[in-house]
Amino acid sequence: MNEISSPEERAHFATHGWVKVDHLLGCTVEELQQAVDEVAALPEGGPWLHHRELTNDGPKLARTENFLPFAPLLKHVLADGDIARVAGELLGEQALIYKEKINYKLVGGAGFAPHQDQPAYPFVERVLSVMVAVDDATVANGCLEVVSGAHAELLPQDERGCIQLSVANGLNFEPLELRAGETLFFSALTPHRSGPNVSKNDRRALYPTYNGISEGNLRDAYYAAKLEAFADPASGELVRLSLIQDFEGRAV
Ligand SMILES: O=C(O)CCC(=O)C(=O)O
Repeated sequence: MNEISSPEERAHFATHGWVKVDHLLGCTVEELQQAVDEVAALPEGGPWLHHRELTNDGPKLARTENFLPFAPLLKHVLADGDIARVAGELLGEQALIYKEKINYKLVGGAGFAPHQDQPAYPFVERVLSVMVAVDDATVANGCLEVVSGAHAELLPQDERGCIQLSVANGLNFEPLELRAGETLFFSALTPHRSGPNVSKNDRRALYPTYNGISEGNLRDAYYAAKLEAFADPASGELVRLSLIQDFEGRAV
């Protein structure tokens, strides 16, 4: 089968630890946004996991996970289409969905501390992180900031599972703005962070994570582990969204 990504795109990913690719959705941006609105409107208490944060305008949705079985268009876009095929080209084998999330970052939503994704992903050796921009992601609304060429190893972590502040302060984070509908593929070891949304517009993004088929279908095991970890309600000032504490949002 023909490859979708170009040799230049794959070389960029290998060297820099990230690459942007456009025209992979297989649907319009408006259809993608509509499908995300439908997930956001799912009631509390389903198998999907809604997480909220406290903003200066009150509580707002920060993240939904485990929604693909209830969102046919998003399943098509993330699991069955060209995004999964490019993920497979970058992993070097067929890519399976390991987990999926929507980060809403609505107006006033918080950012994420410098981290690498790998420590948040149990049971798996090699994973690929992906961001699909649902709205334009800009510096003002808290786009991702990445460190290029720093994806060879896990950096020293703090007690939250984020990159130790003294190490993070020496890294060169560069903003990566995306247009709605664009896809960013980045290594699970690529250091990244993001700022709060201080603009007047919401900045929603889909984040599917993939593993290679040789490690098996791990999605059910991931969500079982997450539910178990979250069964013990964490107390504290910050909202817990992930198996690491990278989110800077305030608890509702
Ligand atoms: O959505 C963002 O601004 C950053 C997300 C992120 O780094 C994460 O969810 O691990």
